[in-house]
Amino acid sequence: MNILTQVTTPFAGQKPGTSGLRKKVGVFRQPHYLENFVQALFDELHGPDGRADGQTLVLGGDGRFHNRVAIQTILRMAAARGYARVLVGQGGILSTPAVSAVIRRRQASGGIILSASHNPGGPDGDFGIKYNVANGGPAPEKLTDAVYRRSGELTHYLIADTPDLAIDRTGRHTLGTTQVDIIDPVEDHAALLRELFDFDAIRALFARGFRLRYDAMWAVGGPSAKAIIEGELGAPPGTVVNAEPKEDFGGLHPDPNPVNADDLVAHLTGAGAPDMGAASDGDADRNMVLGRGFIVSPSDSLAVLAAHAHRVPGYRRGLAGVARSMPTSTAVDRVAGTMGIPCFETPTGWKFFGNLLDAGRVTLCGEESYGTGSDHVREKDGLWAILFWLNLVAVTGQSVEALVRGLWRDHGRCVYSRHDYEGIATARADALMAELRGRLDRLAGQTVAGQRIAWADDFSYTDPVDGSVSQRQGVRVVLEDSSRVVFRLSGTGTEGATLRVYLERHEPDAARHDLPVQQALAPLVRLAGELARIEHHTGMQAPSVMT
Ligand code: VG1
Ligand code: CO
Repeated sequence: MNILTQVTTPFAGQKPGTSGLRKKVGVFRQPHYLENFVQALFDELHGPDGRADGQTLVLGGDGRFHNRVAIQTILRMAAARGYARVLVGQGGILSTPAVSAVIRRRQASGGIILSASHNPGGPDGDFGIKYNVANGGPAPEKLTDAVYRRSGELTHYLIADTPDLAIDRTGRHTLGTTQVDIIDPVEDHAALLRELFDFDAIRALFARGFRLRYDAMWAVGGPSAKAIIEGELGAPPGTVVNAEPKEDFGGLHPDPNPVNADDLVAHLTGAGAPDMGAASDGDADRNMVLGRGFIVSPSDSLAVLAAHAHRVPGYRRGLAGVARSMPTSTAVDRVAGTMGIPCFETPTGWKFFGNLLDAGRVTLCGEESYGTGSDHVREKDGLWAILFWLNLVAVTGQSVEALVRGLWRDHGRCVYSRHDYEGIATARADALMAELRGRLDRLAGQTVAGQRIAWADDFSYTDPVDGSVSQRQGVRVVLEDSSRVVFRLSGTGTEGATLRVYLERHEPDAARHDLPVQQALAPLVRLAGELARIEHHTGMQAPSVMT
């Protein structure tokens, strides 16, 4: 095998965001763009031009446009580094939780995930690349920062001069000294799920006529959902819809929320609707759960799973603790409080849960952005969450709605919404945040839009396990009644900036639990608008998306 040293020059901006490096497909298709990033990664992992002797790399993606090309490139570059083994998902496909499961079960040294997750795909859509470390979780900031630094100094990259490998059938190949195994993309992950949940109880639930509609959004979650939910659990054919992965996700936005999965919401509305609705995103790590005519907020979902975890085989011994990202509602904190277990608050992004999970300090974790997971892998896991809900419905005999209402009854309702202002010019979004940050010190005690602010800060996190500090993780403004507004800029977008405004208000009064969410939060929305001068800075009178 001939190894080529290809001359290259750095690309600006190869900086991983909340979850890997995401750019427009056109950016990734530029000659050397992907190669540069992979070289920078391998240089950081193995030393400049260093070899990965004895190491195993997992490789797969969500099957979006450009996935197959990128797989072949990375195989050549892994061979050039002398990896002992590369495990590739059949067809180049592995969901994000599946990569995590494969890394852990097969003791790989890490994995590369090709995905822009919930971002749209296709030739004009987005592409992404992310590295997960040996625990199966996203690389910590220390590594991604180093890769970014290295990407700025490259002069060349190493690549093997080999033809494309056949990746569509499982089996073994060799590239130089590297053994390449094309593996079944769902096996390891499915085996893990079987250990955690009571499949017999769920099977009996479906046998009693329980109806689910699972919308896989034409993404990577479809095949495993079909195999497990229809195949193993006996749900009728047609339960899992939009199940064939497409390179462009059918032209839709594979982001399971009530706005993008409006078709699913419509199906769950009205007489004759199924008992439960579910959806997962582009790389199948997010989940949305609905009851009949009832949308479950992701923050509530995490809290319900925590409260009932002991009813599920995998968590029968209880939870060591729970964790949520800072903007996620405090519903799970309240549950943890009554359970007497610790609750950690981390910055946005799954990478911050890794140390807590590894150290055995938390068992469940979640984010407001439709992500929930546990210590079974080191990623959020869409199918896992949906099976968890099915298991709970099966063993409690309660509907999805009743389970959430039980949470509200016991702990009050954390009325919650996220408002996204998309496509803002980066400079204007930065100006908004800078102005807000500049005022932080003086906000305590001020009254804005008729509401008194108790305190405000820019969230800073010290990892309780390794002591690493992450600053400027979002501006928090908390009122005297503990209602709060959080402002931060998205780290996953590829066009301009997206301002996320997170709104939360605790409502103890059951008589007010059915007020429409936006109505209940209207005073906070006014406060957010005035405080951050959103319209002035963005020119937008209303958010692009409210979830
Ligand atoms: C968003 C979400 C965050 C999530 C991240 C990756 O990040 O807010 O909670 O971890 O996406 O999810 P940001 O920086 O845009 O707010 V996924 O399913 O796109 O990998
Ligand atoms: Co995702």
